[in-house]
Amino acid sequence: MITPETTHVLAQRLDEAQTTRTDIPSLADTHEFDIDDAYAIQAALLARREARGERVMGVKLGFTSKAKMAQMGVSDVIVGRLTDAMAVTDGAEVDLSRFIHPKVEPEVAYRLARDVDLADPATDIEACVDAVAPALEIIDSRYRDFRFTYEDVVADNTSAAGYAVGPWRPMTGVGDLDVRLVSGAEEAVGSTSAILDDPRNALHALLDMCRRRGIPLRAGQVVLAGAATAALPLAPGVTTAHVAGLGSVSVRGVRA
Ligand code: 0L1
Ligand code: MG
Repeated sequence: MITPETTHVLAQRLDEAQTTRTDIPSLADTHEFDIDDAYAIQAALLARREARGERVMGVKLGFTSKAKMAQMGVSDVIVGRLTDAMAVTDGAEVDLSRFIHPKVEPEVAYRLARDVDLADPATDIEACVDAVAPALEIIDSRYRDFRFTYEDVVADNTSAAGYAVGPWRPMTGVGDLDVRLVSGAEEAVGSTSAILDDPRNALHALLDMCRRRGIPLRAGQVVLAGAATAALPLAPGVTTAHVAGLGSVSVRGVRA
């Protein structure tokens, strides 16, 4: 276990990497820390953002595909926080110079209609959700070449950097819907079933992780359930995710 002082030093290192758009080597190269330490670093990183006036808008899950879990040698999802500074309006421009080496993922977003009671073992998280939407997540690891350990990526707020949500529709099942992501000349196709077999399962995994990590889930927050395809580089120009039956969401990458 690392000390509170080291926790803050490592959070500062990640924070400065993000604010200066300068990648850094893996924290694990110089420090031994476990997954509990990693979530503590993430919390310290979030506290720095909040001290600058950012507001938490929701949460995101990562490692929700079997392929990614196997690649990282883990069986748990990871949770990160979304802030208002990361939000991009559907169809709006996003300045690519905000990022180090951004990638984009097509996702499913859920909206929480009420606070989720983490202490109540009978909590039905699906009943706390009132709407679902297609979404794009921009990930931008602060680590050089996206090379990180499991603990590193948790400390780095699971690479969270941006997100856009398409039109909301009333909560419905989205178990196995075709997904198409186009960014510049590249395309990825997949299915929402890549998200833990069914994105609803992501809600249950989220509840479990939030209980274990003490991460609150509040009314109005957005939940990004995980990627339906491999990430693509976020290209200049229009990037669109289309989820069959749910609709589309896009952003336009520009260099300001
Ligand atoms: O699924 C995700 O949102 C990605 C989590 C972090 C892993 C990565 O940066 O590739
Ligand atoms: Mg993601």
